Amino acid sequence: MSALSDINQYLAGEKLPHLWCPGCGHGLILKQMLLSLAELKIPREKTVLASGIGCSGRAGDYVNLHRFQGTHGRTLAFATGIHLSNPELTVVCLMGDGDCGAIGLSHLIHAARRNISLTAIVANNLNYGMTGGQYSSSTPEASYTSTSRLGKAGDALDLCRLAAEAGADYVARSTVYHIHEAQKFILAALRTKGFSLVEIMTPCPTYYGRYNKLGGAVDMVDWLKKRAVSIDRYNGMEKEEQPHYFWRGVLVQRDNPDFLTRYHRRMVSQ
Ligand SMILES: Cc1ncc(C[n+]2csc(CCOP(=O)(O)OP(=O)(O)O)c2C)c(N)n1
Ligand code: SF4
Repeated sequence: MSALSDINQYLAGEKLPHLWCPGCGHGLILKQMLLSLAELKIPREKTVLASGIGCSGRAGDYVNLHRFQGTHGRTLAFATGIHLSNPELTVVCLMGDGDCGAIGLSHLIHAARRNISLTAIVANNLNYGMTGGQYSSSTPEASYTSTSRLGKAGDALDLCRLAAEAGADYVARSTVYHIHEAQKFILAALRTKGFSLVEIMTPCPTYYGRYNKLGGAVDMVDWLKKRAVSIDRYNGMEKEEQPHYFWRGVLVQRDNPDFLTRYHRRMVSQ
């Protein structure tokens, strides 16, 4: 793996220290993303970090890259425009589960369906951190949040399965506990020509952890370690058991033509 110093070129050091709460996983995800850019030697002038609104969206404040922060939920739509206007750029989208999987869900489906050449990283902390810990579409059933005081009713949405079904070329999930695995997945995503999604389960000790009495930051990371199981193990579980766990691993890896390739084919066939 690259030396930590390699990521300094991508960091806006003067903006540090960051604003995330102690024990929040967003900083680790940003670090692994920057390490992956360094590993692949992607020049900062050729990289755009598109982020959303939310605690995770603050990542854009700390990078010395081209950056774009759009309205809540629209990161993938803006990023699609950035990619199509200059396909030379590596466009990475860093979003929260609320941003990508609730208000912005239709953009995820269509970016995956069109297999747009973007790398999407979703920091899934199982709630809306920035606005006070409301439940999101990814919040597991029975979880306590500021908007589900009796426990959330209804299943959690599996963003990865949705993106894979819609047509994404690469889809994987890991956790901040399995941070080296997460980086491996980010590297594979960055190498993917079409649409890639890496979901990283991450602690929000301030809200999700507190509402669900999961303890402090270290306890939450330990909780993620215990709850994240291999895809095979997850698939072998009883239906009632599954909501208490998250699968982790690579869900799909394929090499279908991306949107621009298909677009250019249409042009030459006219
Ligand atoms: C159009 C619009 N609707 C709602 C909001 C309020 N809002 C800001 S951040 C956010 C949710 C953030 O949650 P998530 O994307 O999961 O990121 P996190 O803060 O947990 O990292 C919401 C609902 C907004 N800024 N804009
Ligand atoms: S509220 Fe949660 S997601 Fe936001 S910075 Fe704090 S720990 Fe992180």
